[in-house]
Amino acid sequence: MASTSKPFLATLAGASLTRPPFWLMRQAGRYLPEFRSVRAQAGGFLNLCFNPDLAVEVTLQPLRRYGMDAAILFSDILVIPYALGQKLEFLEGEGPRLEPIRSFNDIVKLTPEAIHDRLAVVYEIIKRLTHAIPENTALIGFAGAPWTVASYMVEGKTTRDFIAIKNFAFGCPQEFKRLLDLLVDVTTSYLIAQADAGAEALQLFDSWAGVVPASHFRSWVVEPTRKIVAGVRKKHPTIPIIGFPRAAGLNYSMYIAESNVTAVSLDPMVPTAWAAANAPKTMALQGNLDPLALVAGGAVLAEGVAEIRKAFTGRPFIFNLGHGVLPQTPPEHVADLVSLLRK
Ligand code: 1CP
Repeated sequence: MASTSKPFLATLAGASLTRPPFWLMRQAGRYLPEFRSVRAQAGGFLNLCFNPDLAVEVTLQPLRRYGMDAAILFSDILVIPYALGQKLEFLEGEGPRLEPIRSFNDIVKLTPEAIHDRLAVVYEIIKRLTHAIPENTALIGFAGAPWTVASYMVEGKTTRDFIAIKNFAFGCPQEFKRLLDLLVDVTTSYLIAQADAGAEALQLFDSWAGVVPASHFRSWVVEPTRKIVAGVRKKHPTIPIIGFPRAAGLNYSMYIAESNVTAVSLDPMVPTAWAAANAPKTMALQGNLDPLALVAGGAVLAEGVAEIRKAFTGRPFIFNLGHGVLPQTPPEHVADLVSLLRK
């Protein structure tokens, strides 16, 4: 076990610290006025992701205010479809729009050979961040997991019902498998390149794992994740990988047992006592305050934090939200959270 002065990395390596390290998913974002001002200066979200000066700046903004134990690269999971040649834009107030993939032909038109050229700027941002972050802060790289990225590629936008992706997965299983396999390959290679550039830990976001039928959870969620983890470890045997199968419910159990991730991030619906009892004692867990408890603040926040800390006392644990910081979060509540965690 590599010794490290970074509490976040020590925890991922199995240490259980009395004051748990913390960071927040979507810690850079619209709840911060300084983020909104840089985003306006960039002229659009994708321009922000692909401008090294500005992407480094917004990555550092939450650290300056709150001193999180980890910085997360500022980017988005949808830069992978973009790098594969799919048209992508972010519409103000509406979210992402992609030209949807619906057939074998659409898949063969994708350009996996081009991704590193198109994503070179991401590696540049990581390199700069390794010099820019404080000494005891760790740097997290990330990607979307294949199921979640495929759902955006096929739906073309955020969806509530997942009709297009499920029609595709059930109706054209071979084509769907080919898309998942392609995403496994490019995501593996993308994460390896992030680690080469200096990312010290990696997180795989499977934000839509919760809509996968139980009968297909292994093949659509667990297996692609397991293959990515194995592929990344061939090149970076010790890099910690955090998996986040959001809203997976009872299927968290299979994910914990079979995906081989280093640590698992819990959404707010996972009972803390269940997770503490069922995840291996040496496996770090991360989570899982409801983002709306941070919006509420006050006693709701204090009680939520206390309950989570108590449940995970004595095991490797990283405090986080159970999903991303919401734009309506008062920045003072994040400061309150930090003082609760430092108590
Ligand atoms: O300013 C804006 O309007 C853009 C909002 C925004 C931000 C701040 C988007 C658009 N992406 C991001 C950054 C981002 N996205 C980060 C890095 C910042 C950080 O964590 O501090 C990360 C890790 C992501 C990951 C991401 N993007 C996920 C997985 C995590 C999750 O929230 O579930 C997903 C699903 C996306 C897709 C996405 N990006 C943006 C939007 C509006 C969406 C769609 C969300 C949805 O479908 O509900």
